Amino acid sequence: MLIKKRRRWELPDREATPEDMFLNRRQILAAAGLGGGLILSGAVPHVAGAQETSPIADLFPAKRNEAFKLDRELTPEDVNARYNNFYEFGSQKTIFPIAEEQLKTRPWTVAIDGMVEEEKTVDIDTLIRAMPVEERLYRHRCVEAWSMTVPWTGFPLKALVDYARPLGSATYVRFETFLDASMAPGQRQVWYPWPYVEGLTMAEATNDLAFMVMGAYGKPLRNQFGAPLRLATPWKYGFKSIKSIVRLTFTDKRPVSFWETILPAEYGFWANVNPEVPHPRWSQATEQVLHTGARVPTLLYNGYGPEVAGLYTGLEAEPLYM
Ligand SMILES: Nc1nc2c(c(=O)[nH]1)N[C@H]1C(S)=C(S)[C@@H](COP(=O)(O)O)O[C@H]1N2
Ligand SMILES: [Mo]
Repeated sequence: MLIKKRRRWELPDREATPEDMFLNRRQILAAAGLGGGLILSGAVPHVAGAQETSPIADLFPAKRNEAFKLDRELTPEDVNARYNNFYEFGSQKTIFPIAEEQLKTRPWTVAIDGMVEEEKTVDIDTLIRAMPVEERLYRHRCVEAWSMTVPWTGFPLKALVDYARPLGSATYVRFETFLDASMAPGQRQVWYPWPYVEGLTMAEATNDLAFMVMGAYGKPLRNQFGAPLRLATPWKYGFKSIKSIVRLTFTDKRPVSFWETILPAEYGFWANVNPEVPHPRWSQATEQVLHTGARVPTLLYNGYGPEVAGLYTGLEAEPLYM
């Protein structure tokens, strides 16, 4: 995110024929320095049976909510699983083997605190089982101008907000990722403001699109996707979709996020997708589709304007698009 250079997966525009998909996958792997036959020939190697033996395995596959449709094909799981942003495990896109091996997702608790009727800490599986689980197909637009489309399994953040019973005076929810340098080598890089933090207004958090994710591709979430619980706010740049959440704090102070702390001139609180507002160092007008390499126009609110534009009326003076 700090340095924008042309990546080798940034290929000439083309249609997504199966042949091209294969070629592009090979090139993604080459770019990742993973050209070895072992990885090329099959699925991403991961801790054997991790998905099958998960304590929430029985919740899959969840019923798909057909209200959330896509205008493009899904990103193949293998492509997605090898190309991630998860700075706790390093700043490269190829952190998946480290995350698979090092991130321990059980036992795991989520703290709910701040301006709530009663602060509590809840076991992740107890929490998930209290929620209305479903599958949704979502777009995801990274601020770095690449995009993907993912079948997430999870529950509306609104259901978790209701469960948390915030006070009427709370105006924001602040999310925090774990802090444990013994399992996250990136957190030994002390110049980053760990832990990763993000935030939403209460109006955003209770919008139907804000989704808490505990699965993808019909299985419990793989570590590199932010297991055991991450956020998906598909109308915002991807960095808002915080991974591996351990704490939700209800507050009346606007949270300052990880990236806003590092580079406040480039990354703000709102971070709504807008093709007309360039990043200070690159255009946001188009995006590269992760698995095809095709460059397509970026849409206002990543195409979710009908669902979310109303959240921002009266806020036009705010830097809504950075
Ligand atoms: N804790 C944490 N959450 C994070 C990040 C991160 O580095 N750490 N990266 C963000 C960014 S920039 C993006 S684009 C998405 C990437 O999600 P994916 O790896 O599942 O594609 O996660 C977001 N959530
Ligand atoms: Mo991102």
